[in-house]
Amino acid sequence: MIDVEKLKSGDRRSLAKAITLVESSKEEDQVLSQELLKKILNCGKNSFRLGVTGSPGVGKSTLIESFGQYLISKNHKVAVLAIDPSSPTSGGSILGDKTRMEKLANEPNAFIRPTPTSGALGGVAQKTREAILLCEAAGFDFIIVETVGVGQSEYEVANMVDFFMLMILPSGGDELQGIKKGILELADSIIINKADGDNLNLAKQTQAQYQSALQITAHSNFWKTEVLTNSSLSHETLDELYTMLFHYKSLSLQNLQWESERQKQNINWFNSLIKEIIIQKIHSDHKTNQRFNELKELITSQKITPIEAAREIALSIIKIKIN
Ligand SMILES: Nc1nc2c(ncn2[C@@H]2O[C@H](COP(=O)(O)OP(=O)(O)O)[C@@H](O)[C@H]2O)c(=O)[nH]1
Ligand SMILES: [Mg+2]
Repeated sequence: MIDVEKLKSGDRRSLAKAITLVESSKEEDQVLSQELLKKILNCGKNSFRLGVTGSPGVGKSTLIESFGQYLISKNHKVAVLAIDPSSPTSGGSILGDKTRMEKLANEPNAFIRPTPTSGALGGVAQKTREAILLCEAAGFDFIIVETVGVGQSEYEVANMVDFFMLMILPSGGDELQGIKKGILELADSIIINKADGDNLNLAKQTQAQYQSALQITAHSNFWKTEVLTNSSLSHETLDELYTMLFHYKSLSLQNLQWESERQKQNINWFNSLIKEIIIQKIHSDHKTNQRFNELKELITSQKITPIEAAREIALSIIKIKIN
């Protein structure tokens, strides 16, 4: 059992245990974790949820490590949740992240946790929402979610944070290369990273290109996507980053958007939970699971249409009791 009072007092062991509980896919743990989440749901009203995405190697963990320490010097309590769908839970790159954030990990006011992605049927980042809430309940008021630009994880993360930051490298051509459709529109800020050494000029050019490309699209009625350059070799940009984030927050509050964006995050959560519960039910009920696999084969051999198959499974699921 998780001691809620201990968790709320900021006890990291209780927090780690609570996250393990919500990550568990066992039915009995799910029941306990729902009870727990109900008790702490509104603890995070004053927190800041920042999402950071970008290709592997762009410099996310390095920036988070130094920005995290900067935040702590400003009296924030910082939690970092790292999602990496490209590596298995025991894999190297998550361990790499941990070592890279060594200084931050040693701060008493920091909490770093890699999120396992295997087993999260409703999406790779499904358990991250619950982990965010638990960190907030434990008094962490600045939550950073790091995710690589692979698969759906960045779209999922964009839907669960207050501010979404895309990191890219300085690039030569004048085309906006390699960035998935939609991600640019989701970004509240774009950071051109490794703006140092021989790359400095190129970074400035890239910044100008993105600035002019983004002028065409208004991001929201009160915010224009900010394009910054950064080099983690120096700590010069940290002030600028901090000012930008809290400027966004104050504008968002003034425009009465902060609260409604949080409500949108909850609606998104609701939608993805429905998917997760249904998919879980298909796989946990033996007969349904068997039929699911049969239907896949029938679709492959073109004996049934995907529409018919989906309807059959959906209708049979509705008859199964959902706790
Ligand atoms: N020159 C330079 N190298 C950087 C910068 N930021 C990170 N790196 C290096 O880039 C590599 C990948 O960084 P990492 O933070 O692990 O990237 P992530 O995969 O996006 O988390 C590491 O070797 C870092 O030392 C930067 O601003 N400038
Ligand atoms: Mg990393």
